[in-house]
Amino acid sequence: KKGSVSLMDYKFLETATNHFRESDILGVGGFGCVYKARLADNLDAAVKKLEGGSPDAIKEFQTEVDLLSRIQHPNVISLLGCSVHGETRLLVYELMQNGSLETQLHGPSHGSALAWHHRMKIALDTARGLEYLHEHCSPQVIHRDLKSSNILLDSSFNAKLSDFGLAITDGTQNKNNFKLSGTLGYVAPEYLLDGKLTDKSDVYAFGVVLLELLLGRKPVEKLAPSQCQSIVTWAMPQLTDRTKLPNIVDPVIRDTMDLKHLYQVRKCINTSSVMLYLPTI
Ligand code: ACK
Repeated sequence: KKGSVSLMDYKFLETATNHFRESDILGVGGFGCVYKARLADNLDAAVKKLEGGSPDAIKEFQTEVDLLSRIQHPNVISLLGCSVHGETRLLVYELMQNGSLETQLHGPSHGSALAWHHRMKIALDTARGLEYLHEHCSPQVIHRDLKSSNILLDSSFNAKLSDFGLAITDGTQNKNNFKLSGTLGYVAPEYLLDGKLTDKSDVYAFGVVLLELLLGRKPVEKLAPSQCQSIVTWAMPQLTDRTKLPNIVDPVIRDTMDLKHLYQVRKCINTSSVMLYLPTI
């Protein structure tokens, strides 16, 4: 129940596990599997399950709980409960019958089926959710990973923001422990290249979502390996001056860069180069 979310709610785990079957799978996210559940009071819910998990995944779980247990808005997903039992972590959300915007637009049932009035409303709902995070939450919340797969749709296609694991609530990110987070194609250029994170980073991602709604397809396609290779080859000479490496590479890594870290640098270059593909739409 809202307001009584506890990280160590063992009792809830017993109740929750009794009410979903592993066969009732809704989908698989980066975090773990999501199952359909029926709670004791005939309330349908979605249960996200994290088994074990890296320190980063556990931190994301904690951020999600901390944040969602204290914010509430019609365009933000409701967290009904959570639990930690040994290595098993559960997050229980309201059920969003129409899944994610990504699946609606790009899934097997084809995006063209999503009516224009629904697309308009989804854009508006997303903007309202963002406005709430940016203007009405104190401290301000920056989502940091807004994308179509994190916009969920209920039975009437009302949209709600989800997945707050990467959200930031202290305004700015500490440059000393800067770690680029987000999703390729949605990351704002100034954040990608300079580590400058503001609420406008979410607004940039929102712009990409608007393009998706308009085009009915992903505005940034994955590059073929040969394209990536030529971009890396093109960009490598710029890397001979290590001080010119973008801030997205941790300063310690920048000064002691070896082959092990080259992969990280390449990943960054590929990412920033992919951004250049956006205006070609
Ligand atoms: O696109 P989908 O059908 O919607 O597949 C993904 C999958 O789980 C992994 O994230 C679905 N999902 C996530 N949260 C919920 C929810 N609260 N209600 C319904 N489906 C959800 C998402």
